[in-house]
Amino acid sequence: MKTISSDTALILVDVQHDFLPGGALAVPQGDEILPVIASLQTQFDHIVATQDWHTADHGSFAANHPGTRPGQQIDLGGLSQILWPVHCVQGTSGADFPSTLDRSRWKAVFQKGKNPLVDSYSGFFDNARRGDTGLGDYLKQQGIRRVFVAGLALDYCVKFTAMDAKSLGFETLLLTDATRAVNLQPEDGQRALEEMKAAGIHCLESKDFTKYV
Ligand code: VGL
Ligand code: ZN
Repeated sequence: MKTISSDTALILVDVQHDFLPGGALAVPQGDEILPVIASLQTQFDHIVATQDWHTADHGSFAANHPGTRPGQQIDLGGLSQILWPVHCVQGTSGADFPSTLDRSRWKAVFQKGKNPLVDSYSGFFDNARRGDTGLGDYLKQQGIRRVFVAGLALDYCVKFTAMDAKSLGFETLLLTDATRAVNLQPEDGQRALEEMKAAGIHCLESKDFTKYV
Protein backbone atom coordinates (compact mmCIF):
# COMPACT_ATOMS: atom_id res chain seq x y z
CA MET A 1 0.00 0.00 0.00
CA LYS A 2 1.15 3.52 -0.77
CA THR A 3 2.13 5.40 2.36
CA ILE A 4 1.69 9.09 2.99
CA SER A 5 4.57 11.48 2.26
CA SER A 6 7.63 11.42 4.49
CA ASP A 7 7.13 14.91 5.89
CA THR A 8 3.97 13.69 7.61
CA ALA A 9 3.56 11.92 10.95
CA LEU A 10 0.75 10.22 12.83
CA ILE A 11 0.58 11.12 16.54
CA LEU A 12 -1.31 8.56 18.63
CA VAL A 13 -2.37 10.17 21.89
CA ASP A 14 -2.73 8.10 25.07
CA VAL A 15 -4.21 4.91 23.59
CA GLN A 16 -3.82 3.18 26.96
CA HIS A 17 -5.83 0.63 28.97
CA ASP A 18 -7.02 3.17 31.54
CA PHE A 19 -8.75 5.25 28.84
CA LEU A 20 -10.45 2.22 27.28
CA PRO A 21 -13.66 0.55 28.52
CA GLY A 22 -12.94 -1.13 31.87
CA GLY A 23 -10.10 1.28 32.60
CA ALA A 24 -9.80 3.74 35.47
CA LEU A 25 -10.70 6.77 33.33
CA ALA A 26 -12.62 5.00 30.60
CA VAL A 27 -13.59 7.09 27.60
CA PRO A 28 -17.03 5.99 26.32
CA GLN A 29 -16.63 3.93 23.12
CA GLY A 30 -12.89 4.48 23.29
CA ASP A 31 -12.33 0.96 22.01
CA GLU A 32 -14.09 1.80 18.73
CA ILE A 33 -11.01 3.72 17.62
CA LEU A 34 -8.72 0.68 17.79
CA PRO A 35 -9.60 -0.86 14.39
CA VAL A 36 -9.53 2.62 12.81
CA ILE A 37 -6.03 3.20 14.18
CA ALA A 38 -4.91 -0.28 13.10
CA SER A 39 -5.86 0.56 9.54
CA LEU A 40 -4.39 4.08 9.64
CA GLN A 41 -1.07 2.81 10.96
CA THR A 42 -0.42 0.82 7.80
CA GLN A 43 -0.45 4.06 5.82
CA PHE A 44 2.17 6.02 7.75
CA ASP A 45 5.95 5.69 7.76
CA HIS A 46 6.32 8.00 10.72
CA ILE A 47 4.25 7.11 13.79
CA VAL A 48 4.82 8.37 17.32
CA ALA A 49 2.76 7.79 20.45
CA THR A 50 2.24 9.66 23.68
CA GLN A 51 1.77 7.91 27.00
CA ASP A 52 0.12 9.37 30.09
CA TRP A 53 2.65 8.31 32.74
CA HIS A 54 1.86 9.60 36.20
CA THR A 55 3.60 9.14 39.51
CA ALA A 56 1.35 7.56 42.18
CA ASP A 57 1.39 10.84 44.12
CA HIS A 58 0.28 12.88 41.09
CA GLY A 59 -1.53 16.12 41.90
CA SER A 60 -4.25 15.48 39.30
CA PHE A 61 -5.63 12.53 41.29
CA ALA A 62 -8.56 13.27 43.59
CA ALA A 63 -7.27 10.50 45.86
CA ASN A 64 -4.25 12.69 46.64
CA HIS A 65 -6.43 15.56 47.89
CA PRO A 66 -8.42 14.32 50.89
CA GLY A 67 -12.05 15.40 50.82
CA THR A 68 -12.21 15.84 47.04
CA ARG A 69 -13.82 13.74 44.33
CA PRO A 70 -13.04 13.21 40.63
CA GLY A 71 -14.59 15.92 38.48
CA GLN A 72 -13.97 18.62 41.07
CA GLN A 73 -11.74 21.55 40.23
CA ILE A 74 -8.86 22.70 42.43
CA ASP A 75 -5.84 24.97 42.22
CA LEU A 76 -2.69 23.00 41.51
CA GLY A 77 0.45 25.11 41.67
CA GLY A 78 -1.42 28.18 40.44
CA LEU A 79 -3.27 26.40 37.62
CA SER A 80 -6.89 25.32 37.57
CA GLN A 81 -6.95 21.52 37.67
CA ILE A 82 -9.79 19.04 37.16
CA LEU A 83 -9.35 16.10 39.50
CA TRP A 84 -9.33 12.63 37.98
CA PRO A 85 -9.51 9.10 39.29
CA VAL A 86 -6.10 7.47 39.78
CA HIS A 87 -5.04 6.50 36.24
CA CYS A 88 -2.00 5.65 34.13
CA VAL A 89 0.34 5.20 37.08
CA GLN A 90 3.87 4.41 35.88
CA GLY A 91 4.47 0.69 35.50
CA THR A 92 0.84 -0.39 36.00
CA SER A 93 -1.14 -2.33 33.40
CA GLY A 94 -3.56 0.62 33.16
CA ALA A 95 -0.72 2.74 31.77
CA ASP A 96 0.15 0.12 29.19
CA PHE A 97 -0.91 0.07 25.54
CA PRO A 98 -3.43 -2.58 24.48
CA SER A 99 -1.69 -5.62 23.06
CA THR A 100 -3.93 -5.49 19.96
CA LEU A 101 -2.20 -2.25 18.96
CA ASP A 102 0.74 -2.91 16.65
CA ARG A 103 3.65 -1.00 18.16
CA SER A 104 6.28 -2.48 15.88
CA ARG A 105 6.33 0.55 13.60
CA TRP A 106 6.27 3.27 16.22
CA LYS A 107 9.39 5.43 16.05
CA ALA A 108 9.14 6.80 19.58
CA VAL A 109 6.95 7.10 22.66
CA PHE A 110 6.76 10.41 24.53
CA GLN A 111 5.73 10.11 28.16
CA LYS A 112 3.98 12.96 29.93
CA GLY A 113 2.47 13.79 33.30
CA LYS A 114 5.56 12.70 35.19
CA ASN A 115 5.80 15.84 37.32
CA PRO A 116 3.39 15.38 40.26
CA LEU A 117 3.00 19.17 40.58
CA VAL A 118 1.53 19.84 37.12
CA ASP A 119 -0.74 17.94 34.73
CA SER A 120 0.20 17.40 31.14
CA TYR A 121 -2.67 17.11 28.68
CA SER A 122 -0.59 17.89 25.62
CA GLY A 123 1.93 15.44 24.24
CA PHE A 124 4.26 18.40 23.69
CA PHE A 125 4.19 20.33 26.98
CA ASP A 126 3.05 20.23 30.58
CA ASN A 127 0.04 22.47 31.19
CA ALA A 128 0.94 26.15 30.83
CA ARG A 129 4.10 24.90 29.06
CA ARG A 130 5.83 24.33 32.40
CA GLY A 131 7.78 21.44 30.90
CA ASP A 132 8.59 20.10 27.43
CA THR A 133 8.41 16.41 26.44
CA GLY A 134 10.74 16.90 23.48
CA LEU A 135 8.12 15.84 20.93
CA GLY A 136 8.20 19.16 19.05
CA ASP A 137 11.98 19.19 18.60
CA TYR A 138 11.94 15.51 17.69
CA LEU A 139 9.37 16.00 14.91
CA LYS A 140 11.25 19.00 13.54
CA GLN A 141 14.53 17.08 13.54
CA GLN A 142 12.80 14.33 11.56
CA GLY A 143 11.73 16.85 8.93
CA ILE A 144 8.05 16.53 9.81
CA ARG A 145 5.88 19.47 8.82
CA ARG A 146 2.43 17.94 8.91
CA VAL A 147 0.81 15.84 11.66
CA PHE A 148 -2.36 13.79 11.87
CA VAL A 149 -3.64 13.43 15.43
CA ALA A 150 -5.73 10.56 16.83
CA GLY A 151 -6.34 8.89 20.19
CA LEU A 152 -7.88 9.62 23.58
CA ALA A 153 -9.41 11.75 24.84
CA LEU A 154 -10.73 14.25 22.30
CA ASP A 155 -11.70 16.92 24.85
CA TYR A 156 -8.41 16.75 26.79
CA CYS A 157 -5.16 15.28 25.58
CA VAL A 158 -6.03 15.04 21.90
CA LYS A 159 -7.24 18.64 21.78
CA PHE A 160 -4.25 20.02 23.68
CA THR A 161 -1.81 17.99 21.57
CA ALA A 162 -3.39 19.17 18.31
CA MET A 163 -3.52 22.81 19.49
CA ASP A 164 0.15 22.74 20.47
CA ALA A 165 1.13 21.06 17.19
CA LYS A 166 -0.63 23.84 15.33
CA SER A 167 0.95 26.57 17.45
CA LEU A 168 4.40 25.06 16.86
CA GLY A 169 3.88 25.51 13.13
CA PHE A 170 2.90 22.00 12.05
CA GLU A 171 0.04 21.67 9.60
CA THR A 172 -2.36 19.83 11.88
CA LEU A 173 -5.20 17.46 10.99
CA LEU A 174 -7.50 15.70 13.42
CA LEU A 175 -8.96 12.30 12.55
CA THR A 176 -12.49 12.53 13.95
CA ASP A 177 -13.34 8.81 13.81
CA ALA A 178 -10.06 7.85 15.49
CA THR A 179 -10.86 9.72 18.71
CA ARG A 180 -13.58 9.81 21.39
CA ALA A 181 -14.41 12.33 24.11
CA VAL A 182 -14.71 11.91 27.88
CA ASN A 183 -17.68 14.34 27.82
CA LEU A 184 -17.80 15.28 31.50
CA GLN A 185 -20.30 17.75 30.03
CA PRO A 186 -22.25 16.25 27.11
CA GLU A 187 -21.07 18.84 24.57
CA ASP A 188 -17.37 18.82 25.48
CA GLY A 189 -16.29 16.75 22.47
CA GLN A 190 -18.25 18.94 20.07
CA ARG A 191 -16.84 22.08 21.68
CA ALA A 192 -13.31 20.71 21.41
CA LEU A 193 -13.81 20.13 17.67
CA GLU A 194 -15.08 23.67 17.21
CA GLU A 195 -12.14 25.12 19.14
CA MET A 196 -9.72 23.15 16.99
CA LYS A 197 -11.38 24.20 13.73
CA ALA A 198 -11.29 27.84 14.85
CA ALA A 199 -7.55 27.44 15.44
CA GLY A 200 -7.05 26.24 11.85
CA ILE A 201 -6.91 22.52 12.54
CA HIS A 202 -8.47 20.51 9.75
CA CYS A 203 -10.91 17.87 11.03
CA LEU A 204 -11.58 14.91 8.75
CA GLU A 205 -12.76 11.31 8.83
CA SER A 206 -10.21 8.67 7.98
CA LYS A 207 -12.30 7.60 4.96
CA ASP A 208 -11.30 10.95 3.41
CA PHE A 209 -7.70 10.41 4.36
CA THR A 210 -6.69 9.17 0.89
CA LYS A 211 -7.12 12.71 -0.42
CA TYR A 212 -3.91 13.51 1.45
CA VAL A 213 -1.83 10.54 0.31
C1 VGL B 1 -6.27 12.52 29.83
C2 VGL B 1 -7.38 13.32 31.68
C3 VGL B 1 -6.30 13.04 32.47
C4 VGL B 1 -6.28 12.23 28.36
C5 VGL B 1 -5.16 12.25 30.61
O1 VGL B 1 -5.45 11.42 27.89
O2 VGL B 1 -7.12 12.82 27.66
N1 VGL B 1 -7.37 13.06 30.37
N2 VGL B 1 -5.19 12.51 31.93
ZN1 ZN C 1 -3.62 11.88 33.15
